[in-house]
Amino acid sequence: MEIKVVKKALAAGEAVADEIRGKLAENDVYMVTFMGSPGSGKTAVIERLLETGLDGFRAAVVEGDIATTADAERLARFDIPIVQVNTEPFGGDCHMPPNLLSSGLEDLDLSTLDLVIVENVGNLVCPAEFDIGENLKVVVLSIAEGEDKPLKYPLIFRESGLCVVSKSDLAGALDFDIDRLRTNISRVNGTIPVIETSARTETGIDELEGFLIARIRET
Ligand SMILES: Nc1nc2c(ncn2[C@@H]2O[C@H](COP(=O)(O)OP(=O)(O)OP(=O)(O)O)[C@@H](O)[C@H]2O)c(=O)[nH]1
Ligand SMILES: [Mg+2]
Repeated sequence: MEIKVVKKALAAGEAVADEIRGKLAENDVYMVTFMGSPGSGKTAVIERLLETGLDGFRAAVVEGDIATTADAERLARFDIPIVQVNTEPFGGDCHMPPNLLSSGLEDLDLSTLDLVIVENVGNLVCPAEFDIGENLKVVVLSIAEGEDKPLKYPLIFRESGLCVVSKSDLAGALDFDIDRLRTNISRVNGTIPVIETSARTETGIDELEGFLIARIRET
């Protein structure tokens, strides 16, 4: 039985993640990845975050999708570098592969940046399985997905350093039990901070900005 190829493929991914980490550190750039199900509100949260101005930190965004430049187009109104990475031409991965992210980062002048925001491919499983050299993984879970999701998809909640609960404006309509969600999150990760947000009402966006800025400053 020949399994060398699989080992090499994994090792190659880890080596690229290390290279990315090294380049970011050399340029004193912080990288945060937003992960979560398709439609959980990742792009909407990123839009609101960029609108805050991020306290003057110079940001760029790498948008990951299987196909289309739709999310990059939504961010085009911001006067910052935006790179779209599509996985479909390279096999259609359900996550941002380190080598594609590395290519995307080559289109950015890291020496002019403080922060790279990566929107990972919409998926509640695959993105959590890969180190892509980021400083912080954020899982975005919309309340429309249900209180049980941390228990059913625990890895992404274990791997993340922050959980953004999105679409809080819909809580009433969905009869959503936020305390039950918080209990379920803490059952799979007892230390993960949770921030409730709404891109509609802007609830929690300042708190999210403050959290990120504090992390960038202490790195
Ligand atoms: N009510 C409400 N709707 C929201 C909120 N945030 C996002 N939406 C809606 O949810 C849908 C999906 O939002 P996106 O920001 O595209 O979600 P996404 O996670 O980036 O989606 P993918 O990139 O396809 O994985 C859109 O129709 C948004 O308008 C919110 O805070 N409240
Ligand atoms: Mg998106």
